[in-house]
Amino acid sequence: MPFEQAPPTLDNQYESDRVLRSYLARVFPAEILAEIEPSLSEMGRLAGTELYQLQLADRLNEPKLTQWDAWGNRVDEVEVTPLWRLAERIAVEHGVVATAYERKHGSLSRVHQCALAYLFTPSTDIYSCPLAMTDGAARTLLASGNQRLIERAVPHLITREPSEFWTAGQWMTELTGGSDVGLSETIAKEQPRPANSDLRAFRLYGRKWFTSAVTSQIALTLARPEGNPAGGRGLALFYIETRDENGRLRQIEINRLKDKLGTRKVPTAELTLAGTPAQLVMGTTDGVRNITPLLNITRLWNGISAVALMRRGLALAFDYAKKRVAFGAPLSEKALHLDTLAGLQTEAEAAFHLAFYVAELTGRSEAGELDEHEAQLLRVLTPVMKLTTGKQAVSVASEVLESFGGAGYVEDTGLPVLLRDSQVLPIWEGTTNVLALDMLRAIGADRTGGGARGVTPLQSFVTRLVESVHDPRLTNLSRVVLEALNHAASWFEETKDRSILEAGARRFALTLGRAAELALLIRHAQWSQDQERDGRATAAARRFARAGVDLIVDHSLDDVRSLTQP
Ligand code: MFK
Repeated sequence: MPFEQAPPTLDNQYESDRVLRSYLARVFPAEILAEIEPSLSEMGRLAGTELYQLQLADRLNEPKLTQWDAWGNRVDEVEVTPLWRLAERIAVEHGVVATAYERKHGSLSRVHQCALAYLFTPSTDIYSCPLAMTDGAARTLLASGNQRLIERAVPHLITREPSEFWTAGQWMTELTGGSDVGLSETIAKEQPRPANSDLRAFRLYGRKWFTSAVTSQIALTLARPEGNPAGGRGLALFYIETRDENGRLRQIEINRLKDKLGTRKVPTAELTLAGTPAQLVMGTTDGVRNITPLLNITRLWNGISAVALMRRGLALAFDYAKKRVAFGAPLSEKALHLDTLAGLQTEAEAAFHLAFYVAELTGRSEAGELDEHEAQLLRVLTPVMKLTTGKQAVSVASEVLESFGGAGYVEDTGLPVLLRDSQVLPIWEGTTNVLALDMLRAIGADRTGGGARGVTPLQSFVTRLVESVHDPRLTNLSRVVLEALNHAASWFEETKDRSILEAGARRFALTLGRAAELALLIRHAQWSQDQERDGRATAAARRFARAGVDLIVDHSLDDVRSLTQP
């Protein structure tokens, strides 16, 4: 018999996910879990079977832009891939956005929705991108109090009826202002108010440099009303309906689709707004502040996607390890291979608990259940979670590819895309450094906030979390968390020089992120021991604690400067 290598395969991605199922069993009352489990199991089945097979078959398809028709008319049509078309229908029918807004189970509906998104994401070629923006737009419009726009758009964004569904774009990035959105140059020109309308009408002129999922029916975008000052405060938040009643783009030209490293199925475009009709969402200023509900929702999706992609890579790697024989035995019997995978599982498991904890807090915030301290905790943990899990996803994906040897580097295995798609996670929705600075803003690094600022809310939260732990192996690990946070708190309090604070902000933020991950893992490990007689979360917590939590170290600014000179 000639040698045949069996490829990795997937089973029902819900049924076989120990971490997800154990977490849901802790967080949901048993009767609610029994009610939602069929939806999760069905999504897990789709993700492990049909959608995954389609994804492999659809590997080479990419979105296509047709700018001109045969008769010389500008059409700017974008055709998305077959899997994307199917993914939209599945997402809508399964309520991958809607579940969070139907609130059938109160604040826990946000967790249910994130669990659906987590299962859906790895088999649908980043269709989670338009879904994240759609979710964020619904949240932003609801927060705006603009009843006219809420009634007009939100029912479409959160429907379960595919023919009614709209996706939303988030058009922020410009050539001048990628991260520094306040530099945006798009101008909003007010138009004469139409007869018998009390609505102020604007037209937008400018160039949007990265607009994800350009096929959306609506977009939220930023533009500067004429006469407004520079900076983020001078921008206003606008609502656009991208097409007219004949399906033609409304004074929007698609200049080109971006040629990206990954997320290649996402039709990210460069646009010119050439007088696009737009409506104010809430006031003529403070656009950056007003769009932040959208940013915080897409950052949550980013974290959920990060843990979802880690889980996918590991599911494939575990399966392959049983099938691949080398040096006389399957890889799953090789100590070094297993040790490597165990390290990756540990990172993924820790990241999972932080991403889903932010989902819990987000759900409680939306249900109006957070007190001031918890609201502050959510504000700090959202960027911390996004930046920590984004970094973990890239490093886990890279190792997952390596665990396949050369096969991990070959495109038609469907593996390299895991690394390419993961690489976007620390970049879009705020890079690691921008989010580290956002975290500094959130904890009051300008020292003007007063109240429960600094690391205190996180310290109190973690202290409460680990109080319930009684296994001595876990109480020892709790000390690692508390020591890391104490160090972070004293570093923050003592570092008065803004340049030193900024230079260390990434290490500081990652320390908070890893400490929060370990604390959440410890809390879950104790529960899992007590309720499930399962020691695997404990093993993950022990390994994670040894992998490094406290990353804070000061480097001399002179060294930093000299090392970055050519
Ligand atoms: C599958 C995964 C899902 C992802 C799919 C999405 C695909 C979409 C792709 C994209 O569109 S990526 C583009 C995303 N762009 C960014 O994320 C921008 C990154 N830059 C930042 O986040 C900067 O921190 C920021 C633009 C917000 C800084 O701008 P400014 O003008 O310097 O803001 P400023 O003055 O610091 O803050 C303005 C107000 O907003 C302040 O409040 P006040 O007016 O009350 O003082 C801030 O406190 C508040 N603020 C800022 N960030 C906030 C926030 N509030 C709550 N949450 C936040 N995150």
